[in-house]
Amino acid sequence: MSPKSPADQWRELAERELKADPKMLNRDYGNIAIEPVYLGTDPDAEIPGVEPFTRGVRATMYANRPWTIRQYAGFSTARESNSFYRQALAGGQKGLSVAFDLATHRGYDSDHPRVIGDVGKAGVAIDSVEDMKILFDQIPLDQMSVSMTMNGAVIPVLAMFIVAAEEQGVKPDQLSGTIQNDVLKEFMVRNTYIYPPEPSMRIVGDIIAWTAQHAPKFNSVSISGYHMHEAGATAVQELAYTLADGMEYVRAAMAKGLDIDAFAPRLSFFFGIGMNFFLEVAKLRAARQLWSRIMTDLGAKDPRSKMLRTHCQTSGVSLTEQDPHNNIVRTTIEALAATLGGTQSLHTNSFDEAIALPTEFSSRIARNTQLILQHESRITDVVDPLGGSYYVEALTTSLVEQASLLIDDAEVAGGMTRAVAEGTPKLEIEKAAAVRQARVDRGEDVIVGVNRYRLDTEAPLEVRDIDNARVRAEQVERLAEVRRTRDDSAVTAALDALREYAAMDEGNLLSAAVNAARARATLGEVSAAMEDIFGRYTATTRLISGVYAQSYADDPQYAELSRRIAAFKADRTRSPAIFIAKMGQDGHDRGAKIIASAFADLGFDVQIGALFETAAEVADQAGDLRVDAIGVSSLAAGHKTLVPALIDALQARGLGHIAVIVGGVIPEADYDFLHEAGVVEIFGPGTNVLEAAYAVLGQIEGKLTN
Ligand code: DCA
Repeated sequence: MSPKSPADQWRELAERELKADPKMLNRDYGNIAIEPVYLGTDPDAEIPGVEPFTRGVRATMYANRPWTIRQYAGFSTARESNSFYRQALAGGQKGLSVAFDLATHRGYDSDHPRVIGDVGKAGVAIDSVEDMKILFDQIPLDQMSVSMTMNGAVIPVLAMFIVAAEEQGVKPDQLSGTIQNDVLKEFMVRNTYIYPPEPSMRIVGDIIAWTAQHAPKFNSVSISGYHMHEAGATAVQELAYTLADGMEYVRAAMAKGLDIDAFAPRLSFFFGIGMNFFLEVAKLRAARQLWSRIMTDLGAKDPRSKMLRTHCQTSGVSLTEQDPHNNIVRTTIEALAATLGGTQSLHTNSFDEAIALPTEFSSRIARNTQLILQHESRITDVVDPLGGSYYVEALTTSLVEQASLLIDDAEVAGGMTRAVAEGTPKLEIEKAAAVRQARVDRGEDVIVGVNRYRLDTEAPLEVRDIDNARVRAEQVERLAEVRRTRDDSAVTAALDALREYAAMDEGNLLSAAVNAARARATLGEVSAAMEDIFGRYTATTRLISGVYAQSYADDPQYAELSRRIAAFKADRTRSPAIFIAKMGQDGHDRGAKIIASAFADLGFDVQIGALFETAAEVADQAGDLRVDAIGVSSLAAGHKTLVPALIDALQARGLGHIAVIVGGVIPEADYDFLHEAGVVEIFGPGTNVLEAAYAVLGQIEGKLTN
């Protein structure tokens, strides 16, 4: 008997997926007949839905079911986020994706003194099961797939979600959705870890084990390259480090005695999609091909274990503060790349996200971008329409080759847990980010409206502002109510049991936390119980050097600025000194690192503080270091609370002469407020680093001569 032709193989698979609805097989554009898939003439050509899945994980892909429109959102209180979700679902969104505030991420209740500026700002504040129940009020959790971006405080958050569902009458095996639970990349780029790498890996393993047993429809990890992409990683780095992280999770779960095919079908992925259109399409194809091979090598037999299913998000760093409506175009191009690359689920950014949290209006445009692609563009008619493109196939092959080399390096170095503890991938990504920034600053990479075609004046944009003090007060009140009405002895017993599991390295931490959540232990209490045993991780900050200087080797402006700094040094027998600070629970440090390394290359004396500091801690260090300026980097909307607190703390210590500069995501509407508070310079996204250095030097010289 002759082997089946690719077309017959595909049709057999497709009919199984289609079940009763074969209409996708008969499409036409008037007199032009449309095949559901184009397979070429090579009998060995790849088929969508067949290993290694380069052409997609399903034979029928979007022709049968389009990707899930899953917008990442959350802010303020659970009540306000719930009403936002319900409105978005009514407007055509298909799945939920919860953004938690930074206090929740880092395992603190809203009344903790370290999170004063963070509560409800960059996501929704969740302190207990009561908040979680409000978040999903009137959203049936047996029908809605819910993704939760949570890594640090993943145990209490998932436990509270499970209990909130239980109290809706929904059992764990009815839950569908995804928990991010990808801690390795937190140590590399995102920084919302709590515990050190080793116990953090145990948590990942416990969650994979618990969901495999109790919640088989729930995706236990979302292995994320997105944050590497946003931190400046190249496509090869994003691919390689993400897949290498995935291998580490597979091994952690297997070390618990689980059969690979019992959990691997529920591992999922998450990639960032930037503006290099064809490269991004190829990146998703290469990711699927590589993962299928990796899983085969690790012993997977079930084809579902080898399918790389992914969510994608358009790139936040590609958005500009300048001429922001251009961001709608950028996001559309990126969304097209994600979908032509074969994503399962997609978030499209709102055009104002380089400035503030999205408004109702900008969120609607972002959602409609996907609806228009699904309903109007006809890109869903044909499966993998770019398969067979000479260019895309060549890019895919190159990415597979290059990423394989980097994965092999990580393996030789002892795997990703060790590599992240040593900090090598982080430094490599920071180097790539500095190279990219220098290219933008020098105009080699054009960004319309920023380094070319810039407007003389910009119309102000209406932005969403969260009244952090009000949200915090509401949360503190509800926390007090929870603590007043619960059975304290049940809480203590549940937390003791959790501590014991953590200490013995036995028992499942998630199952112990579910009991604690039922008893109304708070998020902070559950986190703290584990912290008692595991400790809290503090990262060491390392700076790259020389990348900026090298990129500017022949630049007259750079040379002029270096000369001025040398003259400053000759006059005063010291360099101009700046302290780069990150306050609150905002762990985005790409901008801070770029500024720090570029300024150091220029000749500034640069000290970079630890992450997650309070205003008082920053003021103390700046005083001890006798710096001329403090550069505050703020990307999580805490600036209106934390910057005035810093200026007060400096005044109180007699350090009012130190110039305070703020950079990051700062809405223009807040500039006056910050200037009135005493800030001397504000640098938004898209600031040229050299121009910033000129301005800072000018401020320092001005302060010293006055
Ligand atoms: N034919 C038949 N069935 C299909 C087809 C098709 N062409 N396409 C999808 N389906 C099925 C899937 O198999 C799945 O059913 P299953 O769970 O029983 O296997 C169902 O339809 C849902 O589709 P899926 O592609 O899994 O899409 P999502 O549920 O949206 O999951 C995924 C996407 C990436 C796996 C998930 O991890 C996710 O939603 N991640 C989001 C992460 C996130 O939001 N992060 C925020 C930053």
